Amino acid sequence: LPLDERLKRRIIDGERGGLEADLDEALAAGRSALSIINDILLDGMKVVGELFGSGQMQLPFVLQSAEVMKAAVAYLEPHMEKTDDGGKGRIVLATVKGDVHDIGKNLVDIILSNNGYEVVNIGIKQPISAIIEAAETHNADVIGMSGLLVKSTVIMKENLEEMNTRGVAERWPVLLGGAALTRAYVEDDLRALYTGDVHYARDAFEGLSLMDRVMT
Ligand code: B1M
Repeated sequence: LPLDERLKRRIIDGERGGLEADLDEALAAGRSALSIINDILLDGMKVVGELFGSGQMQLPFVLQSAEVMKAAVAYLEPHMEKTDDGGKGRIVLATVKGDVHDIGKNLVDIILSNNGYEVVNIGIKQPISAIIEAAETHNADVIGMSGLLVKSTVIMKENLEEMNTRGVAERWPVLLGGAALTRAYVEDDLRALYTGDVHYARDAFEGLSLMDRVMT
């Protein structure tokens, strides 16, 4: 198989052996770490999602694919271009209550960290009280929430309502992302109820450009 196809298959098959050698080969061929992630590996994860969604792949295998994806991203991270030092602003990042999906959130962390932001990544299954507490403690400029389940889109709505109730909405612009969200849901429905700023990021790069916009 050609290298791109081989790497993609590794994600789909959850095959970790020889992963580093293939990644090295892609880097040596002049591919950037980000292009390997975006153009090859994420394509593989997409197939995994389709196979799982259609009942052709069982959960333990999805987990294996996720592990290979994470290992690949960790291996590639040192090869990413880093601009500056975290002085552009601070964001608290979490996957919302009841949701364990963190590959996307961690990609957002890497992209923001490598582009001048300080990221306080508090992990998965975080209730809004913990997110607000971390934002207080770390004096965050922005709160970022990720969630992939349809259920998580409802949790995000409840979280924004809770922030309104606590009177902290004006303090923190919120960045939302994750596969089950739509731009319309965030920009029409959620924006109508949240008294602060709320933005939808389709991917980590839109997350970065939104951070740049919010912080200027
Ligand atoms: Co799950 N899972 N999963 N899963 N899983 C999905 C989300 C699903 C769509 C699969 C499917 O059915 N086709 C489906 C949800 C269906 C729904 O809600 N209607 C699903 C399900 C059902 C489940 C379980 C309920 C299965 C079960 O137990 N029966 C269970 C949930 C457990 C829970 O959360 N309570 C579950 C578990 C798992 C694993 C643990 C096996 C594993 C996660 C491992 C991990 O993350 N550590 C897993 C995986 C891997 C997936 C799929 C296949 C891939 C997700 C992924 O990592 N994508 C997924 C299928 C899919 O998404 N279509 C699926 C790659 C990642 C880079 O994309 O996270 O979308 P994503 O991030 C993108 C953008 O969304 C954006 O940037 C990233 C790209 O640059 N982004 C942000 C994300 N967050 C952002 C935040 C931002 C900005 C941008 O700012 C704050």
